[in-house]
Amino acid sequence: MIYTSASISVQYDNVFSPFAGKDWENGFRWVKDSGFDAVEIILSDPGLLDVAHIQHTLSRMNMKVSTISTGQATGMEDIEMSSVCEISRVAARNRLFADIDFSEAVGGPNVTIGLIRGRGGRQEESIERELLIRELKYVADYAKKKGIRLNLEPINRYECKRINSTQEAYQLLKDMDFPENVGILFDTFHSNIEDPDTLQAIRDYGKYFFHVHFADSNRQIPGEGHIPFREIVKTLKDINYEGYISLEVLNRPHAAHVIEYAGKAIKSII
Ligand code: LER
Ligand code: MN
Repeated sequence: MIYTSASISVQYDNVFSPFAGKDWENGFRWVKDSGFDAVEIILSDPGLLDVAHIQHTLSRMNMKVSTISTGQATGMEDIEMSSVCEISRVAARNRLFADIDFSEAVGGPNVTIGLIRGRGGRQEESIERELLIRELKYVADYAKKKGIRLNLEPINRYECKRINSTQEAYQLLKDMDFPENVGILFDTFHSNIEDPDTLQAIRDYGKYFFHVHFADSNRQIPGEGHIPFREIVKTLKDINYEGYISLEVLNRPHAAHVIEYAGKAIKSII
């Protein structure tokens, strides 16, 4: 079964959230009213959040959480899983432990490892890779004890230097002997830049997909760029993908546009 969700930041304003961070309750209401099955929560530091309030709001709205998106923290603080600086690595590890605890408090959605793994390129690839694998094992073990799964997100070359393509994410999982609670977050925007063939990437590696982000080639609502979403949805169904397709788009031309059209666009293609 494929479910849908959309991103809302519950902490700081974020380019992928059409509501201000402090206006997250209205964001959750919009997600529900637009017909999405769940909300993808963007956060930075769960230690600064009123978790009980978020839990209460989710249960009052009868709303599920699809994923915890963790990358916001890296833009503000020096926390990177693959940093050669131990302080930065330990900070990333502890932050992800807190993200996993937060996930546990809101029903156990997957926790994403995207930019928090580090932008890379400050040391040799083999050194950064070894550090990342070591940290990913600590975090995956911690998550596994709580029955929580991790999404490793390939991110395009303009945002980070390592693990850009779906094949590279697959290779990392393979090098780790495929930990059972770590899978791939397949984002159509990144795939369109990095994968030789997006549909073939789904066929080749879809078995490992734990989560999917939908954004068009210009990172707008599906249908506003040139990514073939109907074929992508068909291919995901053909490989029996089970999980969420989550909208992650920029507020272009403005947030009101996303608020009005996002739900309709997703319904028309899934
Ligand atoms: C996050 O899911 C993502 O796709 C990154 O590009 C964030 O910058
Ligand atoms: Mn993404």
